[in-house]
Amino acid sequence: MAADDIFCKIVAAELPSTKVYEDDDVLAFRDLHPAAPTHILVIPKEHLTSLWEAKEDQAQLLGTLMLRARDVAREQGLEEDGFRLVINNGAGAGQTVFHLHLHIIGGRSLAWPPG
Ligand code: IU
Repeated sequence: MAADDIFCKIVAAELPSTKVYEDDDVLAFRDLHPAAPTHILVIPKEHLTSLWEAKEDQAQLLGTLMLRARDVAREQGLEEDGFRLVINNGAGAGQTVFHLHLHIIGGRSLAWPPG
């Protein structure tokens, strides 16, 4: 756990969140400032600052995050219209919380390319 990391504090239940999925490795919770009707963050419970820091031996964890995001999206009823999975990797790409997270965004039409 990284002491100054808000998402580590959410994992540790030191801060509240609206959880939609949890297992030993993964937590999914609603984004506090939703950018779409469905906006959920899927995170590894272990601290990982961003994709830049991911190691080869974390490949299984990274795959698991994607599969659980897919499962959460399906459970949220996004299968018919689809959803977008976003990782903002690095401050220049819009990352503001430095604990790896996948944004599940859906429930409205989504433009491409993103801004
Ligand atoms: P980003 O990819 O690092 O920019 O995304 C961070 C997201 O975390 C962003 O959508 C925030 O609204 C969201 N968030 C949150 O859900 N709860 C918090 O306490 C904080 C940020 I700080």
